[in-house]
Amino acid sequence: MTVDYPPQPSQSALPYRLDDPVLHTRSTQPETMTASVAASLASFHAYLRSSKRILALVGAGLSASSGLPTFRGTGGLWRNHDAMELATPEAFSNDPSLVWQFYSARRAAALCAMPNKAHYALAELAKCMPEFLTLTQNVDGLSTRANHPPDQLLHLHGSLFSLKCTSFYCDFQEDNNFTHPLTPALAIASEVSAPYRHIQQADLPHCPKCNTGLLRPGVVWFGEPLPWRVVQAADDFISSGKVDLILVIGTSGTVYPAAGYVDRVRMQGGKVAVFNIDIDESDSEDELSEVESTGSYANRTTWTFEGDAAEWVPIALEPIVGHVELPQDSSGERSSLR
Ligand code: BJW
Ligand code: ZN
Repeated sequence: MTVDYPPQPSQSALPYRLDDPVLHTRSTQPETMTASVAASLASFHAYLRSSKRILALVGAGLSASSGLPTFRGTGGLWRNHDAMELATPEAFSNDPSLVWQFYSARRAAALCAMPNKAHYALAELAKCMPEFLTLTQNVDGLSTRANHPPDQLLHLHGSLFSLKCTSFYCDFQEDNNFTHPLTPALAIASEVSAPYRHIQQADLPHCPKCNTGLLRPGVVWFGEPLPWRVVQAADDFISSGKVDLILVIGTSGTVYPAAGYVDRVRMQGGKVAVFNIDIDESDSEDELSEVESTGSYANRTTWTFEGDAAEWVPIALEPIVGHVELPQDSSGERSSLR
């Protein structure tokens, strides 16, 4: 069976409950902004308006308010397994049944989730600004579904909807496969309440080209190289001129080489704006010491916006993209701006 793409959201089909406490996000509403947050936002807006080349590094927190769990912290458990431990080649070779069920559940959740306002705001920024590039660590496809221009979006860690043959002798690779479940046996992985059952290897997805190889998700696991063309395109963007600003959105910044792009921009003299529900002490200390030493919000090099990225990113980008609303229909394919 192929799921209509994009499908209508359906709470019952989700392997995670949308009202799970770990998915709730704190937010700072504009009307409750303190004077210092308002001053910080104003100085960010002034710098944004003057910026010509902008990079965004995004992570799981961008999709958190769309209902998709993050990797680290309390959200990063799937059936009592640490998501980070399932995202390895070793885990797949030891127990392909377990790892396929984890990815099958994530495919189902991503298909049922809808892009949020931050996905749409970034897509609009790309349309307004040819020299804006987004590096996403996310594999959920939500930026693409928010109509982010594909040539301004690099998927560092692959996609849940790509498949690759694991046979050494076979080069089969398929993108944009939205079939769910991929095999009848994997249907059970989408039912949260169903007890975990081992699936025989013969009932897992197999390669249509060589007919023997086991398929695997086309994502980048720990210890594997990032797609060469993607890394090349990111490097070309950074080396072809100074990046004025990097937006670091909903990522713990702990996984390399992705996290290294922030330092590369800083080393070029570019500035950094961090959007996170939980701002790292070192980032807020950088910001505070700059404000204290200069006595103003001008000439700073770091901004931090603490709260839900889905709320903060549209506010931060408003001077360029205008007011972002979610599309009226729930197709997840059109943004309406006024
Ligand atoms: C919100 C929010 C809301 C919540 N609003 N915010 C240098 C030093 C040390 C180690 C290394 C190094 N270079 C490479 C390594 C090894 C390794 C690595 O980095 N290890 C670290 C753990 C130290 N890197 C690799 O292995 C990479 N490959 C590589 O380097 O290859 C080299 C090579 C060359 C040649 C031949 C062979 C090899 C590959 C890394 C692949 C990472 N893969 C994963 C899984 C992808 C598939 C899948 O999705 O299942 O990618 S792991 C996981 O982490 C996933 C994510 O993309 C990635 C980053 O996580 P992210 O997005 O930051 O999520 P979280 O959960 O960590 O953070 C969420 C954040 O959001 C938090 O901060 C929250 O506060 C916030 N948040 N709600 C705003 N509403
Ligand atoms: Zn094959």
